[in-house]
Amino acid sequence: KLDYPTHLNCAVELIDRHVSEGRGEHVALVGEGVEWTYAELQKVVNRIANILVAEGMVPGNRVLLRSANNPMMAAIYFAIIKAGGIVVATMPLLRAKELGVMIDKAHIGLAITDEKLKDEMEKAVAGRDCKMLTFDTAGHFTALAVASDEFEACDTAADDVCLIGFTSGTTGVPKGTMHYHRDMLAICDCYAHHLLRASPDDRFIGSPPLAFTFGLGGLVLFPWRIGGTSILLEKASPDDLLAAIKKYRATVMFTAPTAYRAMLHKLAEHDISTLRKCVSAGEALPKATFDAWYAATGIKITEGIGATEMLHIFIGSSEETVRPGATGLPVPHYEAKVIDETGAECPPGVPGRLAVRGPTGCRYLADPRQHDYVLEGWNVTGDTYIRDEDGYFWYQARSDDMIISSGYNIAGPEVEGGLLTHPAVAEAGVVGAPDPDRGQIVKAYVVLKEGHEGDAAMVKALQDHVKAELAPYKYPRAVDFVDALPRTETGKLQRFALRTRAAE
Ligand code: 3SK
Repeated sequence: KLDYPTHLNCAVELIDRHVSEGRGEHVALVGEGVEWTYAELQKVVNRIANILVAEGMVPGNRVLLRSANNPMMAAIYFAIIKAGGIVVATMPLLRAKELGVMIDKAHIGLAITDEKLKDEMEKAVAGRDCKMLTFDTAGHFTALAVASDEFEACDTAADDVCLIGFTSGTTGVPKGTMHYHRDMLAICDCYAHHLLRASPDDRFIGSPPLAFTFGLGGLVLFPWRIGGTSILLEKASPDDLLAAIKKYRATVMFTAPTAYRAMLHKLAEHDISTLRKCVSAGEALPKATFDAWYAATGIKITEGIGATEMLHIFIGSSEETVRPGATGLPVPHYEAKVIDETGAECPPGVPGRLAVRGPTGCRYLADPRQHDYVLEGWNVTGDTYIRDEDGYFWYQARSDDMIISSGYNIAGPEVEGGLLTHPAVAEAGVVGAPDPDRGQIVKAYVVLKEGHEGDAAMVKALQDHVKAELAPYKYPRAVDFVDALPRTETGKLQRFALRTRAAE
């Protein structure tokens, strides 16, 4: 049973507790030129919290935070929370217009940005009642050195909101999802405790931005809950990540399937022997990628599906329970089911929409869509899944990514998985293209590995390959070769962009 006191401040649980319980000298946070123990981190957080209060921040204020992953960003994040504020973290690449939507929607009065990213923020706050502060990664906050390193944490309730995560909003108006202090601990005590099972000696590394809750949990909350070490990289391309694993002796990695595939081609140039656990999320992990990574490293990537709404992973696996190609089983304390259009549960083997409920999730910020996505406490996702007889959940497609061709239901990601097992294919995106006879046909956009030619012979080879791998009606009748696929900042394939292209 998850049992939290009625009053708690998660910054105290994640940072101060280690100091008060004698683990203050253990390294908490590492980044370019920075290595802070828990005791040092606590002092930096306290200094920043004092500055925020001096700047007029009061408990309950919502504070926009804009930065790439780095130790200062993490310290500011938890200073806001320690002082009773609510963090609204934004992806570094967002433009002024998108920032403005968040400022208005979340009633932001204070925005803090890394100096390097201040231009767009200046444009966003212009004309709005929103104060802007800047920090620089190396020199820290102005006034940091003179602020007191003592700060008494705000006495927040366990179910006070401390984070508003905006969904990436690639297809529509972003939704703000609200998370409590206890939620920040609950994801550690559910997924990380039961399935990840890391230890205080583990050093966590990865690519997802902290503004994406996959990154927040995997790179900061999970290590800090157990007194482990968080490694934050400003730049986390596959090359950066591989080099940083060696440099910082990382042991646990969180990243997306695309990055695993890209790293596979470069493993020979790097020593990643410290690595012992790899987690993949953000989109489904094809079996081909799991197999290739296992063959190359001996590590079984454990997959999970999460959602900004639920804060983190709610279906996943451990190395013992992993079934390549399946997302896994509901994380302890969560329930998941597959439902049809009437809301009734589908029998095993029948595809339907995935619904989930558990200790986190389901609270949108002032959004009428609450009634569309949350039904009787169940968060109804936009993902189509099949649950098998053993209770494992198998991803099919985003509900709007199902292709219906001549009456057949075809999941785009399954065809992508089939294409990816061809030795010439680096990346694949599969969508439905309108067709007068079949309604839709399966259309593949393919990025080839270096040295391969995108000609008619290759189209035929890929079609034959998919026919041999999957039921033949699923083969891509149209294949386009492209240099790159459209992806969101979090690495998710933007199938809607491919669908638009396919319809032109
Ligand atoms: O699966 C995801 O996309 C996700 C989203 C938010 C938080 C965590 C995860 C894994």
